[in-house]
Amino acid sequence: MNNGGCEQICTDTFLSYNCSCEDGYLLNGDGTCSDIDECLGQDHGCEGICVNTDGSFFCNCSDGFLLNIDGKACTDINECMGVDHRCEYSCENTVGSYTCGCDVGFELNTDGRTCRETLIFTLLLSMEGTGHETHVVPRVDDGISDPILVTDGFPLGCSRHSTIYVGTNGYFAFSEFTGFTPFPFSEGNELSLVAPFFTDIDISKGSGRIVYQVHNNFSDIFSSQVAQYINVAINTNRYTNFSAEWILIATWTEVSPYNTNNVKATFFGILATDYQRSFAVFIYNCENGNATFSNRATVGFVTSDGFYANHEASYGWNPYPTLCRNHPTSQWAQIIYEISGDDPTRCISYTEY
Ligand SMILES: [Ca+2]
Ligand SMILES: [Ca+2]
Ligand SMILES: [Ca+2]
Repeated sequence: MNNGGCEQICTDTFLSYNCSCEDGYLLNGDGTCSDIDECLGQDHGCEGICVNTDGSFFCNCSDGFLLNIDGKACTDINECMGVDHRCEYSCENTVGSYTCGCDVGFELNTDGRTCRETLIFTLLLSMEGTGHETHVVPRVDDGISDPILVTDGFPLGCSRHSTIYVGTNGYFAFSEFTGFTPFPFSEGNELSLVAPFFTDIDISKGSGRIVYQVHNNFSDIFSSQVAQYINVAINTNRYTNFSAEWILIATWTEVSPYNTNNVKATFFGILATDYQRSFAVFIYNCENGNATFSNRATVGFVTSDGFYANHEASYGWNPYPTLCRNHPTSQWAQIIYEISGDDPTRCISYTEY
């Protein structure tokens, strides 16, 4: 090394010379200079992040903060003042970030930005808290609940049924049907079934839970919310208001197909009637890997007097992606059918959340 053996600065003295280094470097014993890592010390003055460089350093800030003009301090960015927060309803600034909010009766989707109706979902998930007796469907394969009696008769197709069963295999039955092989619904079936997800489910192996409640006090908040929920769908397609007077709600929670226990699906079925008209609401949890519940399932309803509907996802393999496809950012898919009366089309709504 020339320069008197100094890496950076060589200063002549009376009889000798000195090596020294530029600012930001430390002199080594052999005349070389090493960068000082200012960030290891206490004096860099960075409020946020200190970044060491060769011969110097600079300050930076974490996401959500802006570096002040002094190059050291960090100031929270108020994301809500800009247009990039993408909150569907409201935006609240926080230190280092922000949160989106929703209107009353709505809650955030998992994307943290868009909102979905809370309406009945919250209640569905906490049925035990609604003050109604919760019945558990016995943990046997291909089982059914105890008979659920409808004193004034539940309208289905052109008939009235006084007994309904909740089947473990994903349907409401109007007889002691325990079938496990789904089939396409069509005219000429002798059975009556309303099927949120008719497939061979097995809850006898310890996984899954199926419970149901009957609500027949139409002044309770749950019943009025279910009716309101149905009315939102009806009124986009039909003309009259619906007021539920009897509601059966069943939840198939984390159920697995027969011979499988690593795949789970969660879905709900609601039967609601004012004793004149009746509706079926199916709701699917589109999270938790449901898309891998690939067994065939029939989704829809069939009556012994010739009415039926097969959802598009019905009877194909892997129905969940079809059930869930229209709400990529939302947890819930929903289907509503009118299952009484003489309208040949029957499927009154295909609203999805
Ligand atoms: Ca440095
Ligand atoms: Ca902020
Ligand atoms: Ca089964």
